[in-house]
Amino acid sequence: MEERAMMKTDTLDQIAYALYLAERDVYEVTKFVERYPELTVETAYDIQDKLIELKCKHEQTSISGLKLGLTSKAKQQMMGVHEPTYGVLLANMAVNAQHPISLKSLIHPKIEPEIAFVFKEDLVGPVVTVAHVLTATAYVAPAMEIIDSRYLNFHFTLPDVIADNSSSSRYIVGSQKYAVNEVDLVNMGCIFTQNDEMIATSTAGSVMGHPARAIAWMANKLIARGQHIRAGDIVLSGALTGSATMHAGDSFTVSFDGMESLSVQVER
Ligand code: OOG
Ligand code: MG
Repeated sequence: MEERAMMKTDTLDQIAYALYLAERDVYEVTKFVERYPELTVETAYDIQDKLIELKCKHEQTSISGLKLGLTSKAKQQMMGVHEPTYGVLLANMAVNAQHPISLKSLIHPKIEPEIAFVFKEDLVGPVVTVAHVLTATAYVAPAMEIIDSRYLNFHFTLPDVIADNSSSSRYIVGSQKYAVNEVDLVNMGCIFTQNDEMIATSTAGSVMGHPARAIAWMANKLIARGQHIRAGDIVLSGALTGSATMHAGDSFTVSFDGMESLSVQVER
C-alpha cells in the first residue's frame, strides 16, 4: 500500500488513458518509468486494471481471459525483461484464422506461438499447482498471439509492459481441442514458420518447465488483487519462441507435435 501511495490516482488514470489513446489512434508513447521512476509492479497492475476498464467501456467489449508474458527464456532474452507478466484478453481481440489479418489499426505488430488453455472451472490462488491447473482445464489448443507494444520501438521495463496490458493486441486460437492428457505439455515440439520458412523451434516445456506452471504462477498472483481465472476463460500461457515482426502479405504457421497446425495470413 505504501508503494502505491507514492503515485496519485490521477497520475495512474492519466497513464492508463495515454496508453488507451496510443492504441486507439495507433501511435507510440515513451516509457513511463522515465517520467515516473517510482512506478512499481503493483502500481503498474493498477494502471492495467484502469486500462481494461477504459477499453471495456469505450470498445463495448468484455473480458474473455488472460495471457502470460515473458514466460520463456527466448522471450525474456529478446525483450530484456527477466520476469513473467500477465495481462487481460478481451473478446474483441480474438481473430478468426479463416480471414486475412489487417495490420491497419496496429502500430508495429509481432506474432508468436502459444498454447491456449480454456478453463471449465474457476481457479483461485494462492496455492494453485500444475495439477490444479490441469484439472480445471477443459482443453488446450494451438494459438498465436499478436503483440503490439504501445512503447516506442517496443522498448519497455517490467512496470511499463505491465501497465500496457503486457503488449496484448490480438489472439488466434485453433479450432481443434485437445484434452490435457492427449498431448505432452513438456516435450511436445513446436515449429514456427514464416512464409514457409522455419524461423524458430521450441518445446512446450520452454515455458517455465510446463506451461501450466506459468498459469499456476499467475493464479497465485491474481488472488493478491482479488482476482482469479474463471470458468470459460481462455488463457495464453506465453510464447515458446521469440516473436516475429509482421509484414503485409506474410503467412505464419505454428505446428505442435500431435496437434493440428494453425496458420494465419496477413492482408496484402
Ligand atoms: C511482452 C509480452 C510478452 C509473451 O508471450 O511472452 C508475451 C512483449 O514481448 O511485448 O506476450
Ligand atoms: Mg504472448
